[in-house]
Amino acid sequence: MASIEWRKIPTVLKTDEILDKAFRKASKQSDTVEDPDKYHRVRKQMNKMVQSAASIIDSTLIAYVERWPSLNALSDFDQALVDAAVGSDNYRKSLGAIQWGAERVRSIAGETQRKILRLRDIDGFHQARRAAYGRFSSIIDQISPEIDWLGEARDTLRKLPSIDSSEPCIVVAGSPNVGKSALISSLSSGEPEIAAYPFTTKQLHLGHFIHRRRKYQMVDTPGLLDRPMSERNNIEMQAIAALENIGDVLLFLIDSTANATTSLEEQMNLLEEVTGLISERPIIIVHSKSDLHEKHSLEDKVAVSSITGEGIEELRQTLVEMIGADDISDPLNLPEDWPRSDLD
Ligand SMILES: Nc1nc2c(ncn2[C@@H]2O[C@H](COP(=O)(O)OP(=O)(O)O)[C@@H](O)[C@H]2O)c(=O)[nH]1
Ligand SMILES: [Mg+2]
Repeated sequence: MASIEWRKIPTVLKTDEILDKAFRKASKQSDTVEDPDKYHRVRKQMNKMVQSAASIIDSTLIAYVERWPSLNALSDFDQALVDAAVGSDNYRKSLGAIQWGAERVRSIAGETQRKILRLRDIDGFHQARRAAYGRFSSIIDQISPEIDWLGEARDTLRKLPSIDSSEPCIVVAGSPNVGKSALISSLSSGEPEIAAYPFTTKQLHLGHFIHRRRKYQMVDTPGLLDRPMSERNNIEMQAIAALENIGDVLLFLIDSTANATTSLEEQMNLLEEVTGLISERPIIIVHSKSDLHEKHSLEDKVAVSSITGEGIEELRQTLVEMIGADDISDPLNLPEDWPRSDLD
């Protein structure tokens, strides 16, 4: 599933802006009506105003419903992020109310058209137009909390990390200051993107590198997989569970230098907890800051330095092999016991 480009969600107009735009354009449209007979001209003009205003309101509202992703179409990770960020129920409810508003406006326009056809006097045409405008305004008023909600939700959602669940992803965990962000930068082609999880003030880095035309994404987990799970609230646990859906590999980074912010014992406890949580994924344990270690002290370990670049290319190779995304399987060479539909 491709990622949602949260940054591309369109702006949401304020409710009075929606009405202004619709009424302004509708007046212009009615100016184009030509008919030498006043009675027929006004009838056409009033109908044109109502139909044009309705169609602008309708298309503005429907564009929101369509440009905002349907929750069911999102990856589990994105669904969990939306839920944590703005609440899935509010999300569904708001889009539902906006859809309802669009439908109401369309049906009022239809009723008004039929009414204008039945009317026989110029005053009646004007009144029918005014009545329709009044009803449009009140529909928009009714859904204005939902429209405002959508505008605010957009600002939160725009900051979410966009992860493409059809491409490999490496989740980088470890205690604060072990060097997670620095490692992601070292492995990345280009500057990592900065994003935010909705439930921590910490920024996260989203990096990637390309290997044989595949995009290997790396995502940081500050505030999530960096301290004991007993300190977690529900939303954070939900996001942690979601990480399992995107990660092909969990990279657990350990700072075993003497000056590490978190004691080695606590880092090991965290490793155990994280391993328990993300049990389905292969884990690679990597020691950071090898430049600060005595030579040979990390001999049998995977060790890297984001400062000198030591071990970085070897680690990249190991990650690619662990993920095995570019293993090509020969379809003619399936295992003996492979189920074959043509033999059923
Ligand atoms: N000497 C050395 N310092 C590092 C290395 N990687 C990170 N650091 C330093 O460790 C501190 C924390 O790094 P950071 O990447 O922000 O850690 P994070 O909290 O796990 O993301 C920073 O001051 C980095 O400059 C490394 O490989 N060698
Ligand atoms: Mg960091």
